[in-house]
Amino acid sequence: MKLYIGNKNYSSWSMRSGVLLAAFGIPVDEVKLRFDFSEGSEWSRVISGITPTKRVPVIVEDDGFTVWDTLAITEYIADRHPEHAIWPRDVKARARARSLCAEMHAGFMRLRTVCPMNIEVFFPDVGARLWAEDEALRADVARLDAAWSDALAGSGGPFLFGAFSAADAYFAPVAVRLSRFGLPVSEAAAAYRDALLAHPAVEDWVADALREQDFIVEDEPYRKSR
Ligand SMILES: N[C@@H](CCC(=O)N[C@@H](CS)C(=O)NCC(=O)O)C(=O)O
Repeated sequence: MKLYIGNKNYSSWSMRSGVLLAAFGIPVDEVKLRFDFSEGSEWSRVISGITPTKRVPVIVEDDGFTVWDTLAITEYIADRHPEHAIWPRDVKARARARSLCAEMHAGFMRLRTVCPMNIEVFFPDVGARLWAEDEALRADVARLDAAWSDALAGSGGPFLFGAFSAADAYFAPVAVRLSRFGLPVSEAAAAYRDALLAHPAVEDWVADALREQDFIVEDEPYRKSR
């Protein structure tokens, strides 16, 4: 099985699937396609051959069967690996985990827009300015904090539903954004953010991202070069 991903430094959706597979020790060959949206680039050639959405992540099985979109990939991994608690085993916890993933998938638009994932850079000044000026960003972070705090209070942590699950893989890129932009959160949310960043699957992803040393202008609203 192959997992097509984008630049590890920037691709938050790739990170969700990559971290999920790594966290459960599910073997996969990662195929990285550098974000290069110019005509004739490797990205343009390869991505249109494997998914109609032209987005990563995408799973390509050895027989050519493909699965795209992080939610579908998560469900596919869970179906293929019932031996792992990809979703929490308890039916209500599982439903809540799916609600949170769906909310992440469709929401938190302001946070995603103004604080794009860029693992290798800390932007505390940008974060402080945004925090002071941007009410929609503060609302997104408040909702995130409430969602995390509620799940953690129910499970006792250290992850949202106790043991690491798909919901935690879904929020790993958010932990990176909070830390890189220095956005303030409650004590409970900060402890969870740090637990996520310290998870070996997240640490490995971050280490790979730091080795990339690339610069994709479309993903760099706050830098002119590296
Ligand atoms: N809903 C999709 C979103 C995927 C997505 O937007 N991926 C970005 C990278 S993080 C991408 O491929 N961007 C390329 C483009 O916009 O052309 C998913 O969950 O997989």
